Amino acid sequence: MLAMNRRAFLRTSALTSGAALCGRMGFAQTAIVAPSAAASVSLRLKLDPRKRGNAIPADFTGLSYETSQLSDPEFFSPDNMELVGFVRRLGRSGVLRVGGNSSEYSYWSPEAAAQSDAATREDAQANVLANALVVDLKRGPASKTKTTPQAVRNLRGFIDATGWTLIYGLNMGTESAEAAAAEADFVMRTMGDKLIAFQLCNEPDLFYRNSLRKSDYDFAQFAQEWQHFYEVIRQKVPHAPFAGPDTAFNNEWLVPFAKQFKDEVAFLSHHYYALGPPTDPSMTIERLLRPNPKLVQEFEGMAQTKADSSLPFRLAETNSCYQGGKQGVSDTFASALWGADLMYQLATAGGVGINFHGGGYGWYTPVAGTVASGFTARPIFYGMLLFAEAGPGHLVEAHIEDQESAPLLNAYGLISNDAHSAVKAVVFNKHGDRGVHLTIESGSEATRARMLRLAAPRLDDTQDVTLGGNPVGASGAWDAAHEETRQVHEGTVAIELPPGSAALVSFRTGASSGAM
Ligand code: BDP
Repeated sequence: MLAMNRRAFLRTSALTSGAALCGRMGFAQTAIVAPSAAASVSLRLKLDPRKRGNAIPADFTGLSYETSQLSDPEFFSPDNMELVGFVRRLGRSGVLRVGGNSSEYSYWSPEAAAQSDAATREDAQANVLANALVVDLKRGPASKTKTTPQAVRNLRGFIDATGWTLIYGLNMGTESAEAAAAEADFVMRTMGDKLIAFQLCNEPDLFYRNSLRKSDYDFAQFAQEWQHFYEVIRQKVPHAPFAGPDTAFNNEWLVPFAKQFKDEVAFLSHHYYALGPPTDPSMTIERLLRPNPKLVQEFEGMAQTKADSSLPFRLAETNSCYQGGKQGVSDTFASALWGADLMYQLATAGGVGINFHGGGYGWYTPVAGTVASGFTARPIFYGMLLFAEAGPGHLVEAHIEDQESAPLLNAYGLISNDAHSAVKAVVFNKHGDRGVHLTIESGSEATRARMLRLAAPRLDDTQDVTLGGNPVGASGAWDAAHEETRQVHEGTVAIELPPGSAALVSFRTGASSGAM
């Protein structure tokens, strides 16, 4: 009952603010309307599997958590089978990144710390994002946390149980290089080759304004500090792998970093938040689903760094709206369409991976919950699940003809790495006010197609998201309930994409029996 009331409230408030904005700011808004009331347009998508684009590596997907999460060794632990289940559901391999603002307020504590009682731990974990935000909001020092050897050992167990690898954030903001080296030493010995990189700090391009450094802190000062930490850590841990600069937004730091440290890092890392701050009324679902000039800039920085350094680029922290997300936007079905589409946009632009930030009950977290209360999948998790179901492979050319009638329809073509070399189309209808009748030319000899739909009753729905007709259950359990199978004629299939929905269409050749 409570949940229903909250949902009804969310819908009403999202509608009200959207309508108000439409009038006041004159945006070309995508209205959030019920699918039945919507018009439909017809479009044609052409795939050309012979024209291959970038690879989507098997570990493209990822999650990002605050370092403060490590203050509870039972969170990232092989015993936390529930969370292990959710993570595994997102991919047999993937990357967990531990960092964020709280990495500058977390301290290596080699002596096993006294266990806090369960209630205190629960409280701290539920507030983990809120604590991290304190840095941004300049409300004073963020709460400090300890990382113990037990937490790191449990993290190793968690990583092994998931099959994923790890990016580990050290504290350059408020710690000495020697302290970071001591922590790095233990982490490296414990994690072995499961550790793909240390990050020395979080968003150093914001240090100048979040009281970690003076207001004149610039790239030159940062580069000097980075170099010093790198040398001290490498002296103690000769094979320690690194990534950086883990910048918030500033390509003016990313690009020179790539030039200067291309031999020191295994890959480049950068962050992206589509919206923010959440208090700004113009941060809406409509805005989230429109193309974002910030992202274009991000991709320009990435292209520049690739040209300068040939290093892979990972979006090591991202989500829909900074400062913990926005209720009614970050926790809605729209975030699932946004998130999955972002994964493909990034792969198209040449990125090698992504980490969606979350933890606790933050609005944007893919998995919500705590050890004591249990975990659930939030809408954005379903977007990541669609990506997982499409699987790794190579992007192939995908062209939508005469797209003017549905500019927010995005489509990607994929050829999988598996024995079938299946051609797939992943399509996102980010319009809330129009359905799309889509004819897909697969460019293959396919005779059948299987379709998985990502859907919810409305874009602002927070509860009723499904993939393949089913929700994600306990511990990430999921199976498609409806696998729509379609006959394909001359390599072509027609599908209906309701307003605010996505679909994965997998093409297959041969007889209609057998797995697809
Ligand atoms: C990022 C920080 C992360 C925050 C997030 C946010 O790295 O720690 O939680 O912003 O504001 O910039 O939501």
